Amino acid sequence: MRTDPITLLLDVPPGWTGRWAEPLRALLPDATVLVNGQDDYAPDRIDYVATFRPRPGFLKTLASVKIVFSLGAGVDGIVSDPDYPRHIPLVRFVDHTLARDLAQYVVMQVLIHHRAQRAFDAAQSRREWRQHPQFVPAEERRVGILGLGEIGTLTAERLRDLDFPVTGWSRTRKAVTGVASLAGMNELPEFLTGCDVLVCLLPLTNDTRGILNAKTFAQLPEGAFVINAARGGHLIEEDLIAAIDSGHLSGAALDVFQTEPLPQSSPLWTHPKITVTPHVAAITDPVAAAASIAAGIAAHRRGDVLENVVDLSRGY
Ligand code: NDP
Ligand code: OXD
Repeated sequence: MRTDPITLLLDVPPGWTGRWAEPLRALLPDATVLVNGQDDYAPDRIDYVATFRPRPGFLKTLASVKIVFSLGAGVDGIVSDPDYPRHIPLVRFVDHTLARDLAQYVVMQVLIHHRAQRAFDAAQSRREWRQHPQFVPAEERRVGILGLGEIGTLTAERLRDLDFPVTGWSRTRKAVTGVASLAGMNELPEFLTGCDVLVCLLPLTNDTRGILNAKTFAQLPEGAFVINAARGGHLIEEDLIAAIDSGHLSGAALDVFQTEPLPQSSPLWTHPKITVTPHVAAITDPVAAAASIAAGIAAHRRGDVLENVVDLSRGY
């Protein structure tokens, strides 16, 4: 076990500092925790760095860094840096609180769609008492989840427990009780034709960028609903609007966008069949993140195998 002093650099947007630094200092009492943009430091004296969307080229300047910790589950904002030092392990944030919160978001959007809640909201605004019948029972509303990883699997299980038939699509085949599994590009068409609700929980990589496009939407059944809680780069926004306006899709719930914050000029803000939330489906809990970083540093110092290391060749 190494006992030499360590320095951790926290690289978060200005204003977030206290929330993130305090739990790290509490859990790593022997470490020096510095904040980028606030504390002075020598770049070659940093042992570990915790970040989410670093400035391109920044990580390369930390010549002695031993592990890069991602403060989010998705690492696209880190691996997209062409200068990312590829010999340094990148550990991403994997935690039940994050999967639980994202699963809640998806379940909420599926239920709002399934129970036609927006129509009842509109009726309430008109003081109108109208009992829409529940046409489709849950057993007949098929939900398909793109990405059956840490978050997709828990989401699939929660929806399965509400009696929705659930199918997951991933790179490799999965065995999740009560959830059907399709895998790889060859099985994508079969997957899409069976989705009354399509949920995207994929990482953003070269293989998945733009996967929610006109061709994909055309393969969904008439009236399908789309939920994107992964990354804005998965969705061709114009194709979604066209598929909804043509009547082929019934609507969408979007948490992530090509440009964030979503520009004022975006037609998504006011589209009557689209729900917009500001990238809040699951927000990393700083205390859980600090615990995970402290555990990663301890494992590294013991010489143990690190968990949740990103495969840089796959990009997730
Ligand atoms: P994981 O890495 O655990 O899971 C990713 C899943 O996607 C795996 O099942 C993987 O397949 C599958 N996958 C990856 N590439 C492909 C491909 N080319 N074809 C088919 N399947 C593929 O990620 P998490 O579940 O932890 O997170 C998923 C994403 O959720 C994050 O990357 C992030 O973008 C997003 N997110 C969004 C948040 C929000 O607030 N909106 C919050 C947190 C995360 P296999 O298992 O076979 O490798
Ligand atoms: C994440 C996110 O990837 O917050 O964790 O989007």
